[in-house]
Amino acid sequence: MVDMCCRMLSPKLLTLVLVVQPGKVLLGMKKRGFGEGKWNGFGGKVQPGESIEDGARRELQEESGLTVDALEKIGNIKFEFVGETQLLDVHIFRADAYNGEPTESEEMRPQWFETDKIPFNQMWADDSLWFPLMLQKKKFVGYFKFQGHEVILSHTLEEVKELK
Ligand code: 6U4
Repeated sequence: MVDMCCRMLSPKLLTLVLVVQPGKVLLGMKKRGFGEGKWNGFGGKVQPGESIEDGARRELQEESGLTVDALEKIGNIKFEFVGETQLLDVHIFRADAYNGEPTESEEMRPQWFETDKIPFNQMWADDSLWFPLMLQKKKFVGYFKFQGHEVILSHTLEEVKELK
């Protein structure tokens, strides 16, 4: 019981970075692990002792080869997967400038997509709901309850002025 309570109380901190250029966004095809086979932003687990933003920079560099100066905090979504006790607490960032060239890594194959041709049918189901906000630089918070990896049972999503 104790374990159950405390795993529920300490969600897993994850990052997600979208690199945006005029009219296009960089996504990566996840080659392994959680979300394998889906296009997504770059990110992963925040390590002990690391700030969330530093974790976001590190994962972006490891997975895409890009470095960024400024990362804008743009969203926070918590995900529940039915049958799993731990919530995922995903901190979403947008970068409008970057250094380097997108390079394939063991985890991700990067590719630019025009913003009117984003492959939502090969992405997490929540993405089609919040990408429009992200592309308009609107900040948002949300909660999604998933059954398996494809079906959203319920969700909330709201625009906010500031993220905590
Ligand atoms: P390793 O370190 O290989 O065990 P892995 O299990 O592959 O990690 P990781 O660290 O890549 O997972 O983190 C999962 C990534 O997927 C994070 O960037 C957050 C993102 N993510 C998880 N659920 C998502 C969802 N519903 N919608 C979305 N991104 C999601 O857009």
